[in-house]
Amino acid sequence: MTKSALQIARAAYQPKLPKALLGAVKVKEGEPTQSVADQEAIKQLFPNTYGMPLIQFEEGGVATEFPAINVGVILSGGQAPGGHNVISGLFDGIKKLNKDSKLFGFILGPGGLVDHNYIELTSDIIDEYRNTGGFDIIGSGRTKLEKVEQFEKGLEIIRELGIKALVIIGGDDSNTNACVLAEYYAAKNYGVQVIGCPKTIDGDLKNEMIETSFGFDTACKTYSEVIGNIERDCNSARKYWHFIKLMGRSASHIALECALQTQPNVCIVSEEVEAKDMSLDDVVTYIAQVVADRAAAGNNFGTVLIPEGLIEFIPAMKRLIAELNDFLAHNGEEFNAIERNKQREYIINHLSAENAAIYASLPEGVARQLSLDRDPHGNVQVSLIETEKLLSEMVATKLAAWKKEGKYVGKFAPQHHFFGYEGRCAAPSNFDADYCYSLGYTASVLIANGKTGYMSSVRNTTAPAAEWIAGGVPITMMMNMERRHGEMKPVIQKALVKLDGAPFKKFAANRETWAKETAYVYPGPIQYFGPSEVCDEPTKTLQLEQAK
Ligand code: FBP
Repeated sequence: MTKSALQIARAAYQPKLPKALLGAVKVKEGEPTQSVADQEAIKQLFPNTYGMPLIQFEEGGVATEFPAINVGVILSGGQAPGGHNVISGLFDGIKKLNKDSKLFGFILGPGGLVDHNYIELTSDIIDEYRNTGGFDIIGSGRTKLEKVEQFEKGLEIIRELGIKALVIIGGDDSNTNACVLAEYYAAKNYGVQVIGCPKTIDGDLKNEMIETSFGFDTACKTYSEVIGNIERDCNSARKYWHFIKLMGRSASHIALECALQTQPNVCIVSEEVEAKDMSLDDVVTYIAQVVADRAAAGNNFGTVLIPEGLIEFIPAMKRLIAELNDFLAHNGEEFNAIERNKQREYIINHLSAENAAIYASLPEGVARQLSLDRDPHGNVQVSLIETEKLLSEMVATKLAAWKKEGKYVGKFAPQHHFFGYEGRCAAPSNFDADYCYSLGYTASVLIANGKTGYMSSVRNTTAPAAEWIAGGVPITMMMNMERRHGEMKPVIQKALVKLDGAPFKKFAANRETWAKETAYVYPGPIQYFGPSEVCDEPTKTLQLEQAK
């Protein structure tokens, strides 16, 4: 395989580990835990894995001989930079326990476990993938592990390969699956441990014990580099308004982080739109006003950041989507059997009056996207909705009306971008390379200590890596009950942008200035070699959230 010069140099990078993990580890157990909400319901559903204590690893343990152990690993859901380092950290961790330990990777996500599709990950393979982006070492998939038949089918190959523990690297949905699987295997006394690792570029799998999900750092830095380049182009040509949609299915963490890094003229934060009960027209009016004010100052250019999940946060749209989700969950077959050109009418005829009216008012393309197949977890595939075009078209219409009324004088020429897939497989930043390696290594220590139903946790991440705190959090602690596919289900609570949190407050305090002035910041590409302040800086979000 031909490799780039950077790939070759990067292969030699030795990720940093928290110092507690360097030698023999002492295990400190905390108080019993509770789920974040719906305690009674979660306790009933997870009688074997509910209430377990928090775990912290400390220096000064006693070195003991550990028998060789076979471990399975699964990459689940969307790619996120650093996944290969979670696997290499896990590999090095189990090899350190005993050099004869083995790691098996299931191919193309949780489906690989059910279909018995796997490879043994030997040191030759692992070495090829250290510090690289992507999930291609074993591939990823979105199969939802939720049925007893799947758990039992998985057990067959687990037994055949002598696997004692399974590590599931995924986002909130996949870690919910990990928890359900851990509970099932514990209830059946099968002696198979299940450990989760927090992955997602979306940054919405976080809480007190999980400071950030891996991949968020690298993805945001990659997008911010390109946004900065666009801003500089925009400030050079001074003739375009750039509408940039950013990935992040639900929460606006990516858009907000990129705004903090690049200081655009507008950044919409979905959580604020919802909290202020804004309509689509309110959002459009806000953007159009910024455009008009800049035009009045002679600036017919600018940048607008739009979070991918916006549509679902506009309260009226949210009500529409909720009804559509329930309706399609129960009538999907009938709907799919209807001729394509009659589907819109069919939906309008079956929705409540309020939602039917909103659905009917949407441009054809957007309405169609809302009624397309959900992903296996029941989510609308928001990455397919062209919100950036929808908004710029509506802004253009509003500006044309204002022009007639004499309220706007200027030129409005939009350009559209969607950044998502460009960042998901970027070569991990030093932060993600170190963080992921530490998460994988921590998983091996949780396994060695017989834990199941835990997620690897590495905290204190704005300090140098040596001072990071490694341990485990019971996954049930992060759960609540939510409506999915028309039914109440236990799921890990998504962390949305907090409007009283430091990152949003910093943005809100500056956005008026950024709207009027051209105060762009150009972060440039991720640096892997050089001074620590250039190469190791965590995200602005993490720095602001963790500021003491
Ligand atoms: P995960 O939550 O699985 O990490 O995926 C995140 C994400 O990248 C979202 O930002 C995006 O909406 C979605 O995946 C796209 O999914 P797909 O890769 O199936 O197109």
